Amino acid sequence: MKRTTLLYAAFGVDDAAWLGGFREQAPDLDIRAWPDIGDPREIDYVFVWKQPLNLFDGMTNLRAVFSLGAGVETLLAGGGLPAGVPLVRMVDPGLATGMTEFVVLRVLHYHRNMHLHEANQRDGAWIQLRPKLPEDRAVGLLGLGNLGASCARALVGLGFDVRGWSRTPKLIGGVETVHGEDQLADFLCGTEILVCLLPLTADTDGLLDARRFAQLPRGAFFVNVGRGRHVVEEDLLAALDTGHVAAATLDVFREEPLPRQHRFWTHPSVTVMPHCAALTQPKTAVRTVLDNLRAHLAGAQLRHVVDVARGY
Ligand code: NDP
Ligand code: OXD
Repeated sequence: MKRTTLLYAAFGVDDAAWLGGFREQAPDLDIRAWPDIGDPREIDYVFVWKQPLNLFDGMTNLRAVFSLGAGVETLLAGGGLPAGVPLVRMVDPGLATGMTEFVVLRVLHYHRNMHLHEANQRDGAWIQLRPKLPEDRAVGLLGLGNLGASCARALVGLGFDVRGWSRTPKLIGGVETVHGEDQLADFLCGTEILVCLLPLTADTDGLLDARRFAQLPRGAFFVNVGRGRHVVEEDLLAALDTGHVAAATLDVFREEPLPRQHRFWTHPSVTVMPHCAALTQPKTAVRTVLDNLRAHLAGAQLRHVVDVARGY
């Protein structure tokens, strides 16, 4: 009898950890690695990241595609994904932990005035700054999904005044939640530290423009860990230049790697990070994928299937 076949087709990642992990944890599966796929009709499942366009050619019996990443806009946009084959995005505890650490780190950085203390040290200036109490600091999360909700819970645990914005209503203990475009302006008006954790979709592309930055209170901070295309970069730079946005931490960009001549690199109020807020961790994620795959083989519904029409 034919064994279930999983094709590994992830690019630009640590193959030893990922492919080695799959082979070690699933010796019962026929695990193939691109480009040695054999007969494409034999492929049941594919694990992908940054795949070549023709990857799925001839895979007429494909049962599901697993993405190494949480954001699937590239796969949906032009990945040649066969119609009707479920696409599963990455929902994994290791990823959520990494993102929560990063968001807490940057929120605390701004909340505790570290950007000012670092500048004062450069000037040799000894200046004590009393931070606000966390309960008096409004942190607003755009996106309350797997990652946004995890960050929200951690920030609530630290005592912050946490708000969140999503597409549909959400209930998260200690978080003031709003939803829909109608509520976005009010949400931004009350947000001192804005964190973007949205997926990139037709509705969220270019969402953060001059109008939206102007709705933040003067001196607000911005942390973008969603996607670069959520931001109109020139509008953010203008808001930073006037000080309306006091400082920004940017982990994602319209073009990655960020071109060497881009103004973000040298802007005094910008911290540039190389898209590493949360890197999917093979140690936990291989198990997550295999658990989902095995349950599917046993007849269960796949978990975390992307709604293609919605775009996330
Ligand atoms: P989820 O799909 O779990 O959550 C997405 C959230 O965004 C949901 O709360 C959803 O609302 C909300 N949302 C989507 N569209 C809209 C809209 N039009 N208006 C308002 N809210 C909207 O995603 P994850 O939390 O797993 O991941 C979020 C994103 O984080 C990824 O798509 C990726 O772009 C980014 N990411 C970045 C990484 C990095 O290292 N920088 C690493 C991993 C992910 P609702 O709940 O109502 O559906
Ligand atoms: C992801 C990412 O979407 O790494 O997982 O950005």
